Amino acid sequence: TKDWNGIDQVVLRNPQGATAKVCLQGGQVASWRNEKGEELLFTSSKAIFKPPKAIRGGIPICFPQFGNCGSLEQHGFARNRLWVIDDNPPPLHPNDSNGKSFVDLLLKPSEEDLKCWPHSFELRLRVSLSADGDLTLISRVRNINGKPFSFSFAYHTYLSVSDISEVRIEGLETLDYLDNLCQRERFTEQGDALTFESEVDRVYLRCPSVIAVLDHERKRTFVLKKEGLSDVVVWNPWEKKSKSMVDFGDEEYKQMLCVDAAAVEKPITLKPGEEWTGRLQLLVVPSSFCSEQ
Ligand code: TA6
Repeated sequence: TKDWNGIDQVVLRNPQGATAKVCLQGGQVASWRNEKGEELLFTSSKAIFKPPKAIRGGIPICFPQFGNCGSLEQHGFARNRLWVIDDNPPPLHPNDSNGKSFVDLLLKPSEEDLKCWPHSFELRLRVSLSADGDLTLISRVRNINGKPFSFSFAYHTYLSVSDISEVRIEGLETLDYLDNLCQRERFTEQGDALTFESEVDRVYLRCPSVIAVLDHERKRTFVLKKEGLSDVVVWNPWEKKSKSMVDFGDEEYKQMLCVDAAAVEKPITLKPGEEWTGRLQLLVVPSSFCSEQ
């Protein structure tokens, strides 16, 4: 089912009682809970709910720019705009609707946006919750009728973890990455799973379509399946940077990890009439860990 939680949020619910909450502000997924009511996404206890600024947590949409590499505000303007419900979305594949609870949102450029980014686009986002509780986000950017334009994109996904020092990521081994902590210099990841002992802010390049984030303590693995998004951004601010963010608790870096399916290294270019689709499916699977010893 889909019902309203105030005028600005849509609640998706599946028959088992799993839920997802989607804000019209920013087109941002604010919550994703499993059938036991456990929250799977991180939101800071100090998050500032003050439109248009994005809430610190959930899944903000970074478009048409990622980070501050460009002339726009950090991560572009999409996450700071009010989206609308798209009540006549162009058809998607039946698999993207059958048996799912979903909502379609639409963002079009305002006059202000066209001043700073003069491209006629439509950004449609479908958020769906499957009968198994998987969360799927499908974004479609269309060049309506203007000149060709290029953009970057990321699903800025704040995963909730029990203890960052007990988390590892599988699927990024041996890949090249740009390190935001070293002027985006390019390095190569070594051969085993990624673990966390300090601040990490990297864009892994040309990643496989499936990435696993293992939370040892909760015996839970997040699985990210992506299409149309070649890169994966991994970010944990750690202690020092946490203290510098007003909308983030000093110790909260221990309970979160951003793993963003993204298109950053090679921006996407659309000619008039062309459309791009970026898809992210998030699943949680119980992971029976063999003991580390
Ligand atoms: O996730 C990568 C990153 O660009 C980090 O450098 C950090 O700035 C993070 O995004 C958060 O950005 P925000 O604008 O949401 O504070």
